[in-house]
Amino acid sequence: MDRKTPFGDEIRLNLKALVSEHNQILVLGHHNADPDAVCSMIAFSNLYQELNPRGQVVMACDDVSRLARQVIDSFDSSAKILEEVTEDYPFVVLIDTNSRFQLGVGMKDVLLHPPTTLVIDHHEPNPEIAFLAAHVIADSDRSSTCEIIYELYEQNGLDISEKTANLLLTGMLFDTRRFLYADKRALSIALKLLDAGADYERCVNSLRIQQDRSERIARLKAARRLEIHQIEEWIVVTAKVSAFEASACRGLLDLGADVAIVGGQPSKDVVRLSSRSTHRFHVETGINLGKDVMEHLGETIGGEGGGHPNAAGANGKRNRTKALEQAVELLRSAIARCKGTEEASDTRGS
Ligand SMILES: [Mn+2]
Repeated sequence: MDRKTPFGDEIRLNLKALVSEHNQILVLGHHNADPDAVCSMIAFSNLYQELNPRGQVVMACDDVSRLARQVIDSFDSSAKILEEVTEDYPFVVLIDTNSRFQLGVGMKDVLLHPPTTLVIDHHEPNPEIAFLAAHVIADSDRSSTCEIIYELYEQNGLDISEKTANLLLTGMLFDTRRFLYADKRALSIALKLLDAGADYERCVNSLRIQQDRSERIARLKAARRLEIHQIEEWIVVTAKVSAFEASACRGLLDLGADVAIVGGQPSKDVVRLSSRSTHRFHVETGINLGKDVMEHLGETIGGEGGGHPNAAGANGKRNRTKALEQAVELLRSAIARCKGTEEASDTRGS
């Protein structure tokens, strides 16, 4: 057999026997459920209903992401996903997650009995899975849970409806980043979903989020007002907008900047700084925008700053222009420092 299935071959083939014992099941996704999670949840619920027509299924998760909500509205607006579970269910299925923690705080009171819990997932194996579920269908070589659900349909000899095909293909598109991370198996499943009636263009479009008009205008204004600072090989840009400073930063990176720092001032006494850098900038310079830049600017603007290496910000009350200038100077000296260490180690090496 060329298919690698670390867990669950038996369960895949005996799924009907397993789920038919229970006339009521709860299908859970992880918190802030993404399109792969919700599409898998809905498709699995339909599969259960085919295997056990008398059965009742309830879907729930802590919350559904904005994008996943848009996908549901595109393909199955009648699907109900609860954000709270108040009763116990004789059988529980965890989808696109293998950890209790990932279910989120809203689901913390859901009772899980391993003998009546099934996990269907493609994340890295959880070593404590046995304490969670006695039934596991998992394969971390898969780029999405939707692929695993597709195979469950196939292995149980069930036809896929057009709606389910659209959902599964959309979940795959999302988790593979539009097939950037996909193997032969994933692509062949995608073809079979198209044969089953999935509409590729509709699936792709269901994942597009159109920014609000005001956000797009802020991004365009940031581009019109930007200052370019060429520091060694790096392109650092700064700009001012009234709002949407984080989105403006992302837009400026898309245009070609290595680092973008944008100062927002939504009202007279509020200053918000946002910054983003490319992955390459962080890897090659070691500069952390949170620690090396924003933490220092907090004081200048009368507030506080911090964040991640590639994405950081600061909130305060004043000195927006001064803070942007200071940000560039901080970057200039940090880049010089890293160049210095590079040269020192080059000399040592030779
Ligand atoms: Mn997933």
